Amino acid sequence: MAYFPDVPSPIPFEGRDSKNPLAFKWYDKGRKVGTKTMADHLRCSVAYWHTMKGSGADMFGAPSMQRAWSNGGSPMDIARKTLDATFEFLQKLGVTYYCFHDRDIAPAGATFAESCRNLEAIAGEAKLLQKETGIRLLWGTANLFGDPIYGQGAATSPNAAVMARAAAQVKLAIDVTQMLGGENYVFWGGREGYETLLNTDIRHEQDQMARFFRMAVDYKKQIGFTGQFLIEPKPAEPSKHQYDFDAATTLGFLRAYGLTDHFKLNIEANHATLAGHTFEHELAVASAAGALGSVDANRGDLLLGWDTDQFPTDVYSATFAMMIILQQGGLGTGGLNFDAKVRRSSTDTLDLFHAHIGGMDTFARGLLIAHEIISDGVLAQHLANRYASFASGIGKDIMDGTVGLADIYQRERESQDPVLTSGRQEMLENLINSYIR
Ligand code: XUL
Ligand code: CO
Repeated sequence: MAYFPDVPSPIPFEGRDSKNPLAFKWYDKGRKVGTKTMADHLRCSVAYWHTMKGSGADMFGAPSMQRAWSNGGSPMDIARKTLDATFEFLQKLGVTYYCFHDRDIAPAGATFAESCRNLEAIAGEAKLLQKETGIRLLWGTANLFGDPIYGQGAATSPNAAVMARAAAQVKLAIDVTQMLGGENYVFWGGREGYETLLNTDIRHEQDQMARFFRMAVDYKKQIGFTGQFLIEPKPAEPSKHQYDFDAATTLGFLRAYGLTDHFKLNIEANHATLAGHTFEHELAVASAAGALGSVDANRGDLLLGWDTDQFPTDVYSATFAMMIILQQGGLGTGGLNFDAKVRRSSTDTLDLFHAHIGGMDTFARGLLIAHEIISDGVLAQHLANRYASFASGIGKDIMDGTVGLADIYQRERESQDPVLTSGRQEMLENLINSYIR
């Protein structure tokens, strides 16, 4: 059955002057940008949970969207229809990758054993569809936040039986990800945090989390899973305070427990803003540590203090993001996963296409601009000049570690005051704007 009969397959690229809402204006998948195609730079991915399972329900109202694949039959029938609709959607959009939580693709059963069987059965069918269509899995993950047993944490639950259940669930989610050729596996710990310190031993919970990650690392090795492990930082929601608060906190945690070699970060734009950072700050912190693995491409709303998960539309922000990604030589096995949902009032299936077309065009445009800025080398020249004083003299001695405070004091005592150089921020901002045209 065709779930999206009015949509061309695939959505065409028509260029910036096109007024066709079902066409790309900037995303031209085969277009070479530098040495790689746009598709290879961006590695766009669809989020199963929002796009296929999102219903428009919110805290104040019932589902607003009727999806042909979400009704009729048993939970497993619905799961199969949803899988079919997903592959039709991906092919029509012309995107190679998708991402899922275990509970997105297969329903929970009456027992854990039944949940496992459901997942194994649907994953087997997903494998066949992947083979038929060439669609690939960017990453898999386990939903360790929806089931009420995880209400006080999964890996960091005060109840060891709950932690064990979470570990078992992750084991199977990694197996399924490996079986489907998943290129990464994500850990997002929405419940790994606390509500009140009155009942929380932070040190104990962080030790638990580290053990959990260590067991996953050991298991990965045991089964020969070659995908990249990713941690997705978020400051809060649903927990009041989450342990993976932001990139810097997560990197500090990994360093403290000797886990840095085994994980990279999956940076989400809206999580960055909730942590009080810009998206580019989080990308830059992760990248500077050699740990920027993948991106959840979305945006928040500056007037709202929660995770609105909107589709990205800001070309300036996408340009910044793509500059950081290009400068580190790409995302490797990662990609741009649109962890974003259409608004509650966008009730048609067509809106799912408009949303993704907009997100992909935004990043395609950001890619083109970022590539041009980098190729011209003007920013890089400014950056090199700004730190040039460390290439020789006292700067070099300091960085080489050949001088200490006493030596510096000896030299400085009789020296002239440093000559200040302008940071030229406004000029550089104007320069960036001159490329956005
Ligand atoms: C929640 C969130 C998750 C992760 C995967 O804010 O971003 O959907 O991306 O668990
Ligand atoms: Co996310």
